[in-house]
Amino acid sequence: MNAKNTDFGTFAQDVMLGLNSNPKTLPSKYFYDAKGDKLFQQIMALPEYYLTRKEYEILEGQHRQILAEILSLQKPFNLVELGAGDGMKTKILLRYLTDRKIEFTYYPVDFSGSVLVELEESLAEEFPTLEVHPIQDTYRDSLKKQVWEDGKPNLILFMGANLGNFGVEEAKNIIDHLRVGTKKGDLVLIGFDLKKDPQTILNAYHDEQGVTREFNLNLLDRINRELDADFDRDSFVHWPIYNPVSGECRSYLVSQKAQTVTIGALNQTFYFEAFESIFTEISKKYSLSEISHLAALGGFEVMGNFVDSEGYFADVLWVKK
Ligand code: AVI
Repeated sequence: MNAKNTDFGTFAQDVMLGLNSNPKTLPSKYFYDAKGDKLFQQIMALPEYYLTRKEYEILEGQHRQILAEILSLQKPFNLVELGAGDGMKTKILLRYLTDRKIEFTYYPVDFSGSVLVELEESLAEEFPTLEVHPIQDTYRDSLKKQVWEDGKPNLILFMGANLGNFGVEEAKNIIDHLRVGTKKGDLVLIGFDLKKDPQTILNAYHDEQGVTREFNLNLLDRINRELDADFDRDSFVHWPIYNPVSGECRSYLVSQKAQTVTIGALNQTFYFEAFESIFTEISKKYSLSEISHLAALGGFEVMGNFVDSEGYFADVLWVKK
């Protein structure tokens, strides 16, 4: 998930749209420039940010069961990964498959060209015989184009709770793209952060070291850098809130004073009242029954819910009916 190579026009347009909305908002996909990528790597190692460790635990402990379905077909297949990132968790699956000389082709999809280049380099070193076809694209567009489709069975990975960064309607829309972008019998493995003690969730987005705060504020730095703006980052406070009913953890940047910000590239000034906020990210948490409901909506059948030892995170395996 990365917007580094997003063209200037789209970024400027999205910022203009978001800051002219009421309440103000900015899309979280713009967190991920070079600095944001690094901050996200740090977030994944934070003691409070359990998501990555829990999903790693699932893949390490249950990869055989997760892969059993696709391997039972005893046919060469495509392993497609939406939002491949650094591939750290995927490498558990790649190791298992390559060690057994299973015939498959890996298609990592990511919006960031530099993330894909780094991934390709590390894969070439660790898995020299692996056939890799990186695709630089968005989730939705890649599912529309399906450049991997060659009649072989597909296992589509959509891990890391990335679906949680979309609101409910958008998440349904992505599931619909998955429905259209797969054929009968194709498998989908999706990572969901589960509803749990609200304090545990809130802490994951409000870490003591302040890395998530920096990650959120980097959005303002990025607008300053790329769109010639004059946000005073120190006058904005990082404010995550978790709603245990909706399962939505929402992050905001709250202006601590009345102020005006100029964005040169837009030739516009934006007025902030004291304590006015910018909504920057949603990280939705699901229950297993909500997840099954999503599967049914998309025309998928649940083959298995793979959950960590504390019941914090789930990788769910669906098959297209
Ligand atoms: C990428 N995504 C699943 C992360 C999340 O948990 O929503 C992004 C993140 N935002 C703040 N911390 C991590």
